[in-house]
Amino acid sequence: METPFVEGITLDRFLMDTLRDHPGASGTFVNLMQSIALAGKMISARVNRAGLSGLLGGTGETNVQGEFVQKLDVYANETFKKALEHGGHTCMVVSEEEDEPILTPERFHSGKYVVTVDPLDGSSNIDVNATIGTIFGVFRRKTAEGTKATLEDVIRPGQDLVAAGYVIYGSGTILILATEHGVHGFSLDPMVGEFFLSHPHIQTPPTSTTYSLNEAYYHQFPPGTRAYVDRLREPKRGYGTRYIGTLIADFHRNLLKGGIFLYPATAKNPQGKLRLLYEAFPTAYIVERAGGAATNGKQRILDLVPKTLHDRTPLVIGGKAEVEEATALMSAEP
Ligand code: P6P
Repeated sequence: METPFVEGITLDRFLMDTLRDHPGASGTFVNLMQSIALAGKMISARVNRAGLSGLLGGTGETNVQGEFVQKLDVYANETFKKALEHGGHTCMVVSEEEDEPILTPERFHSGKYVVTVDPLDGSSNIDVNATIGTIFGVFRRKTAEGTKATLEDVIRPGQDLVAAGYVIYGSGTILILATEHGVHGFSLDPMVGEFFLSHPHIQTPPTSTTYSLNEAYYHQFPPGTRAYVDRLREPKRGYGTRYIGTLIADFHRNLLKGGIFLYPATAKNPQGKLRLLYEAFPTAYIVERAGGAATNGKQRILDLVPKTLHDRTPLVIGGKAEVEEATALMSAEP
């Protein structure tokens, strides 16, 4: 897909142009996105210098997920929280790295947005210089502005998201933002410290010849999932596999080039491994606005409601036709 570089449109200018389309808007969302972009630039700078600044490796701690916490996980989490806590736009942050929601200081309880974040997805790839990323979702609060935000503001259907996106730290740093106005990508020019519009109006191909899956778990998959993978392996389908092991890197490639990503239920993770609130919801919101689809193998991801902040879910996400074919087989399984 040709992505014509759009000369000189910065993220700020893009957001201000969008704001002008909403005369009644307060500009708070623009401020929120500027704070997220700042956090993305700071994390990008640290990721790119991690090997030179002693930020590789683990902290020796484990997080609420029971996963080993990497030094860059802590940096990314702290950076994102600081960027959001004092902007006046956010009343609560839910992070993969935090057991409980983070409430912004009382003077910011007027903040109208709740932000969910996986501060650094793909931590296991940090030390080997593979692509990693920050994933975020944005809800408009349900509780009254000026009051303390509660779980009611975030234990809700993914359909309630008003925006979602990610910052991917690979050969370059790209911020993807999805709103009601579509999905757009902005590439960071580190020379000037600005994100420039580089991927306008992203639409994901409905079919492809790529699937992303950890095939080592094939024998742990339920029968319907195995039946779908068997179909993909048929020579006449012409599929190849691409699997980086960082959700947002596999998702980004498939979003642009086409492809289906599956992290199904396994014997080891019967509810799936990926987190519903801050991994599946944002990627499902993005892919649907790019013309794709996302299910848990049975139901549309955005129709689901988490029971707890850190619920896990199976995830099937990508081109519409491919997700429909996979879901038809997977939903037939018990
Ligand atoms: P596996 C990274 O640790 C992660 O949470 C996702 O980003 C990625 O898609 C998945 O786990 C990889 O899991 O079991 O294939 O190593």
